[in-house]
Amino acid sequence: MNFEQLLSTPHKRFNPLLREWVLVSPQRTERPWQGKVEKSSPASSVAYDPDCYLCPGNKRAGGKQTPQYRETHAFDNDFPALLPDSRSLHYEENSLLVAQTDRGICRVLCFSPRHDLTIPRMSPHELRGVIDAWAEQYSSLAQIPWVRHVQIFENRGELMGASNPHPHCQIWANATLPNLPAREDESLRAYRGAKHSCLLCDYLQLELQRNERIVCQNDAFLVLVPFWAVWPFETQVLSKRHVASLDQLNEDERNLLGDILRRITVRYDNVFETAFPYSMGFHQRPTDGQPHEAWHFHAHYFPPLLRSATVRKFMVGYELLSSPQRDLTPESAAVRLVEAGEIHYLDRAQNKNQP
Ligand code: H2U
Ligand code: ZN
Repeated sequence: MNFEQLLSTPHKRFNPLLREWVLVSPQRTERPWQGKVEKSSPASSVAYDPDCYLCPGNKRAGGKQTPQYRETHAFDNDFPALLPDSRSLHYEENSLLVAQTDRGICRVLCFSPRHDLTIPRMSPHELRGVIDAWAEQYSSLAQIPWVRHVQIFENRGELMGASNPHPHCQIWANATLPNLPAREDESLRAYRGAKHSCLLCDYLQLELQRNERIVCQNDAFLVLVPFWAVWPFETQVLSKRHVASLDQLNEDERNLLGDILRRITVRYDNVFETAFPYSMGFHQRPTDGQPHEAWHFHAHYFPPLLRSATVRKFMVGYELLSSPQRDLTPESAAVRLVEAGEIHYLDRAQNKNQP
């Protein structure tokens, strides 16, 4: 069977990073929708909000003071999910009740002192500041002997559980490899062992050849809707060079990472002319001191919106019980993202108003 035939029939696609399947049902995209309609959260329009915990000079929820920062600002989360000094405990009964302690450090990184400045609307200089701060956080946390993994992630929008519109991300570093990075680690190493090459380098070449799911690219990064995407407009950002982590990016690549993150998030905002909610994060080599040559630096974007600024995908029913599923094909999602363009819709409106 050829690929075009697959596109009009229900089929499963394999995710080689997680080694699991996703069910794709292209024939379902036309079904009527009478479900819940949610209001989209309006983008914040004030540069300074006196009630925001993260704006410069304000008091945080825990009582500490946010300094008058000018570029980025990192601080230890006042309500951390992990603690650095937990005792090492292991619990096991019948190999059925198994638990252990995990040490960790949780931080918050503000991208800008400006309350209303999101990644898609930042200047190259501002973006570079954020990337340098990420690289700095990754490297300094990696140097702590017991830290074996550093997860940088951004929840954007109320829909994804972001607690505050002020542009920020979280960083959780911990002593063990979490579930999904551990699965990617196994897949990357198994592929390298079997084929003597990198799973994501090979995948990137294949996508460049086929040119069916590519959204945008520059000299150092490619954004695509993965063949095995689960979320409607899910994308992956892949470095073109085989590097394993942020600290291995050179000067040009750091600038180009800022460029590509701005461009994909502009496209996202343009799809439904809204501040597009998502969870995104980087996957990088574990920080246990090993070289991890099989690792290939990448970012995942998981946005929930499906057909408008108010209708989202939920992971329910079959997905909770059996397998992830999608209606919109990754190929159609890539076309929508390509068509969305790279001039932010708010800037377009401004240009129109100018004489
Ligand atoms: P999210 O928007 O992704 O929830 O991230 C915000 C984090 O900021 C959240 O983990 C922390 C919350 O614990 N926070 C503080 O540490 N201090 C505050 O004053 C407010 C929020
Ligand atoms: Zn703020």
